[in-house]
Amino acid sequence: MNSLKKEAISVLQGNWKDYFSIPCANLYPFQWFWDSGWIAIGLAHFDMQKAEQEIQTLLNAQWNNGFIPHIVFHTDSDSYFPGPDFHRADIHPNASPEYRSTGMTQPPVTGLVLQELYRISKNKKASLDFIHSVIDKVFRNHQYFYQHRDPHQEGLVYIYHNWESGTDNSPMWDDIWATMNPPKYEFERRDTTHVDATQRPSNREYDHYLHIIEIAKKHQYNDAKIAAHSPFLVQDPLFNAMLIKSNQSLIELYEIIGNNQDKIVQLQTWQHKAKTACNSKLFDKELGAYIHYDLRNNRPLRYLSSSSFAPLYANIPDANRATAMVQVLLERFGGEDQYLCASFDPTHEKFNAKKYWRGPVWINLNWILYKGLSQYGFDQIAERLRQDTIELIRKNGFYEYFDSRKTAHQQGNAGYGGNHFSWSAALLLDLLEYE
Ligand code: 2M8
Repeated sequence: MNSLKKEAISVLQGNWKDYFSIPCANLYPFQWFWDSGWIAIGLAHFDMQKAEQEIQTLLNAQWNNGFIPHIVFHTDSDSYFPGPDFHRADIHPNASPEYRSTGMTQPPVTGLVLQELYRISKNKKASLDFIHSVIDKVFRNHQYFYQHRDPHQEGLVYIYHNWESGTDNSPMWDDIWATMNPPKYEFERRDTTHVDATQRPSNREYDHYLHIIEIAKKHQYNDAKIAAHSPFLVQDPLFNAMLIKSNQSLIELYEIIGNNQDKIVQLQTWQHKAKTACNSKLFDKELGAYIHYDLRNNRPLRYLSSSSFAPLYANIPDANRATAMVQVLLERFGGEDQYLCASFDPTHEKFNAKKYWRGPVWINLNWILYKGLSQYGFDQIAERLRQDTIELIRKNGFYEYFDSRKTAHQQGNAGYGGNHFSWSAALLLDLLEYE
């Protein structure tokens, strides 16, 4: 077996905790929503039972209004801040009585992950039985989004916290921080005891993160009140693309299962409206890709990031638009000195090659872009993305994120954040299959 593959498997085995996986020891000691999805795809390549258990555990923590939280605190750990005592999601009337969690969510990848498990499976019948047993929970999660996160019934759902985006301190959030003036909170950061502080958000940025949670808590995490009062309310192209891709996956899986015509029709209705809205509201003609929209302050956030190209994976642009997007991707992100794909526009003054979501390459976004580009037949650039991903990991190890500048890799290690990071290992396992 390829030695990189062996190492990837051992990273995932090391992060497996009996019935779920942690993203990375110490830095992230609990179960995260979208991490679990990516991890399940990796697990499926060598242990389908664990892959299914990962998803089952996540869905067990679903609230009875369909909401799935972004962190499930299965164990006590003092190596992470903020923990359950800060989040206090239990003040929401629908919170799970059994699992402690946050009161925010993350990009809804579960639908697309179920379809990936089915694709990878060597025992389609057994996989279909599993999918059949959980698919309605995922449907209810989508129902939650369209009922509670789309106040103007546009077909686009909002996020109310940067931690919901998954791309936590992307420079575009700076425009929102400029509209806020949160108090200075007294708290003890734990992340910077595990990782160099220059690779993580600042304390002042954390004040903003905590302040939004305080506001949501003041309203018992009530969606309508959050929509009315949260200073952070954003329609995110990555988040919506994951929901749209997952809608499509649910449609195709329900078709295989049969007898679910009503749900298929509902999903198709959401799908049509969502794709149309994405194309009309979130596409920036001048920049040539999809951007975020600040719903609180009614303005587009006109920045290019790797999220700008995620709609390719959900088949949102038509072929002409997709071709033009690839040109933009190559011009802005694809210079000879760059590994694909920086998380933020490398030609922009706010680009930071080392800091968390402000520039470095992330393996999950590369996987999303690889799949999207392949679907449209852009095989050459898709293959470059795949090779870049493999090379970054081969050179540095299974880091959380990587410097996109090729020169940085000539001077030693240029992998940053946590090491032995689960989704880097999981998605590499999948990418290796396309050789
Ligand atoms: C990072 O986010 C957490 C908060 O959710 C943190 O910084 O403490 C992000 O990269 C997020 O996308 C990811 O799910 C999480 C765990 O890997 O870490």
